[in-house]
Amino acid sequence: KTEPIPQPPKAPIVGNLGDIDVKFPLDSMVNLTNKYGPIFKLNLPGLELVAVSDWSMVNEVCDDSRFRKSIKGDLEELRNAVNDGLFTSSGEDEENWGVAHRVLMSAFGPLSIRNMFDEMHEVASQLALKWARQGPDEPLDVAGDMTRLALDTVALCSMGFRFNSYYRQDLHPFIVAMNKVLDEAGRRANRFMPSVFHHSSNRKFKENIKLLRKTAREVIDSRKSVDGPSERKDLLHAMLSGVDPKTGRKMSEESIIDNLITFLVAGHETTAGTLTFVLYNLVKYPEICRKAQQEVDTIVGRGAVTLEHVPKLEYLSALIRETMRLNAPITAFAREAVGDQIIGGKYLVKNETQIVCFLTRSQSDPVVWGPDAHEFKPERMLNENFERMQKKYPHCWAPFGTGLRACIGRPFAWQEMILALAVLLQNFNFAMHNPSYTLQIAQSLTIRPKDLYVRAISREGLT
Ligand code: MNH
Repeated sequence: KTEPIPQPPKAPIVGNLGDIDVKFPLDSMVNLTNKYGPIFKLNLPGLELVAVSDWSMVNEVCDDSRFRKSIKGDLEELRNAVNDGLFTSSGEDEENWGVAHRVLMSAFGPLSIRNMFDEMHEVASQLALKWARQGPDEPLDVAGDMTRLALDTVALCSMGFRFNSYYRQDLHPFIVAMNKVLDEAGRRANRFMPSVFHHSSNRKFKENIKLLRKTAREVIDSRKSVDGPSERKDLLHAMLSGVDPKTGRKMSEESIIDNLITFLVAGHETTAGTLTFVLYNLVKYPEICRKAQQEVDTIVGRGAVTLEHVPKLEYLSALIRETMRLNAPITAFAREAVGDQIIGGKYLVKNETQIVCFLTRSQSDPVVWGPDAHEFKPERMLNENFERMQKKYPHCWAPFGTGLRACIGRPFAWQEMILALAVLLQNFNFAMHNPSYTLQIAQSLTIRPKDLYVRAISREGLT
């Protein structure tokens, strides 16, 4: 016996479009969840979706044997730029996904990530240097400087390309084009009128995509011309030389371009957003900041942060995990039913219906985290507690997605974030620039704090 899925009243033609604020969907999702409960349905132009937001249903929808990743919506629009690259591929039914996945799994594995440490350290030091030079009174644009960190790091480590974002006032043309493509992909997905009515934005969309692909192609060409053999053992090297053990195939040049751009897209806003939320939490909770700093002082001391320190900085890991629990930068991921499925014991979801897993809610489900689920408590994320929770409540913490289509860049991002935080905590004390700041959130594909400005007060000479 099934029950109908709750749904807000539909308007003629546009359905539930009016229920989603396209500039800030997070807010709409929170309101709809408050009003309609842990499962509701929306009819949007060209897309029917079901949203689930308690732990038990999210856990169910993570089951790869009954559900799979869905790319309907923004991701489908992004395919105009990066086709069947890893992030935007429909999955195993596209051969390029399997080839790229298998070729890249080891290149994103712990061993090769460790080889990227020095380059990650170089970029993190540039950030620390910039903040030290600004002095203790200057309002620092955390989101902006974290974006510079993440972009420079992923471009340098994946393909040896330097954006040098800390050395220029304006953004690199590639970054400008990428941001425009991302914005436009989001707008296209939420547009009521078909794209043929938007000639000029279509033209610009295409031009920007062309610039992205041309730049990526130039990076590949220049690598090939010096490859003899190149010393760099980065992701680009893995893609150019790797052979898929299953099919014996190598990645095509088009697929390499798709994935180079994908790494920049998938690897910068997410990492930057997380670090910006962490900084917010550090200034908001001085006691937690002090503990984090104490850990860095004990384990790293005054010398340079090294690779060996990273796994020992357990409190920093807990801090990042707890930040991602309450403010997952990707607030939701989309799945779809493989065949008709019944979820929550009573709701029928038809074959291929999109099911959005709303992490902002599912990761603070009191059933899992208790009555203080909404409070920021890094202790609950210390390794032992974290592992116990994940075993007891699978997918209760899933900011990197799930299963076969989970984030391939997780170890990369983790090392980068721990390192950056260690360097910053070692060198600075932090304070809010405007003490009455209250958290506001900006949203595009991801979320991050809006207008967060902090002051960084040097603790002692830079190391
Ligand atoms: Mn990442 C997939 C979150 C950093 C490259 N990433 C995903 C997904 C989430 C995610 C969620 C699954 C999306 C979905 O189901 O539709 N990623 C993050 C977060 C961070 C992050 C929160 C940082 C913090 N990601 C990175 C970095 C890179 C990267 C860094 C690359 C250098 N991510 C990817 C790729 C995929 C992905 C590639 C797609 C993997 C696949 O489907 O095969």
